[in-house]
Amino acid sequence: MNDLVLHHYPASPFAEKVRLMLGYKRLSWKSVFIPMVMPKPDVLALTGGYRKTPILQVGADIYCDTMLIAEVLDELAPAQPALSGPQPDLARCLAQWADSTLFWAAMSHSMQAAGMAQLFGKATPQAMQAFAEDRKAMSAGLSRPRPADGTSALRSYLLRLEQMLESSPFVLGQQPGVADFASYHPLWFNRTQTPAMAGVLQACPKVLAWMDRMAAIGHGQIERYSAEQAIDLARRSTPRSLQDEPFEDVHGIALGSRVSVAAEGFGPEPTEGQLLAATKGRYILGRSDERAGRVQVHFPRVGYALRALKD
Ligand SMILES: N[C@@H](CCC(=O)N[C@@H](CS)C(=O)NCC(=O)O)C(=O)O
Repeated sequence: MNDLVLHHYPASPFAEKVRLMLGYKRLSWKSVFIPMVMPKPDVLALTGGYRKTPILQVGADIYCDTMLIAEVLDELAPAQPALSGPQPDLARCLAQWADSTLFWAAMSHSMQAAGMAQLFGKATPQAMQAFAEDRKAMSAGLSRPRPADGTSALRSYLLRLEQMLESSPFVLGQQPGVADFASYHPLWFNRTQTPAMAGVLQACPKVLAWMDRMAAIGHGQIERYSAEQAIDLARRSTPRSLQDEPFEDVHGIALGSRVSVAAEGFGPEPTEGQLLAATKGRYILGRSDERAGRVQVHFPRVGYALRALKD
């Protein structure tokens, strides 16, 4: 298998989702640490605009969004699948709820003053200010619960998870799947990054025991890698062949068109490029970068807006 390179930072909950999937599959991977806030020139050399965390790089192919990364990991390493458990469609729907509704409730609850103080530890007031401004700009199109509403919702969601974990060790059965990885990461953030705000978990012993089982999965074999090495790898690699990807046109945008793809909601910075493929589940854009050379940037359809650009 080609080298897997994860671009991430330790405190990122969505990155923890992928780190655990890599661990579940017992994979070896290269770890590139990226900044928490803009500017991120090395990330943008690969993605062309998308700046969220994490991204997965396989040679000159760049995969954005953790649901797409879950698919790619299942394709590359089919043992211990994340996406094909007993109820795969229900698992995806639950994961989508967890990655959005549960995630924002947990963030609103966790990032109150005591949590922020722990998250930022000895960071300077300027660094905290830069973080607040960066996230405010990313959230322009998003409606987030206020802290007390986030706490109220989180308590209800935890009780629902507690019920789901009543009769099985994982959310949908005997093995962890994408519903577990997605439900876990916002709670991981609460418990490990903002422990002052983690009292809310105490009402749910089954959730706590499940979190211990999830944490025990680990992260696989990690090797540190620099951003320069990753960009060099992209430049030396040939993007994967797309010949077998069937075209599904929903937008009336022909293959070969200049397009942009942007996340709906949080972090809408677009990637621009040439539409190389639009399959049932993905868009693949081709772009050339001064440093990374010819790369292909992959996005899922769900959660992303495709637009034609005028030449
Ligand atoms: N839908 C995206 C969400 C990713 C996301 O929102 N990640 C957060 C970090 S956990 C982020 O990008 N924050 C801003 C940043 O890292 O620049 C996914 O599944 O990958």
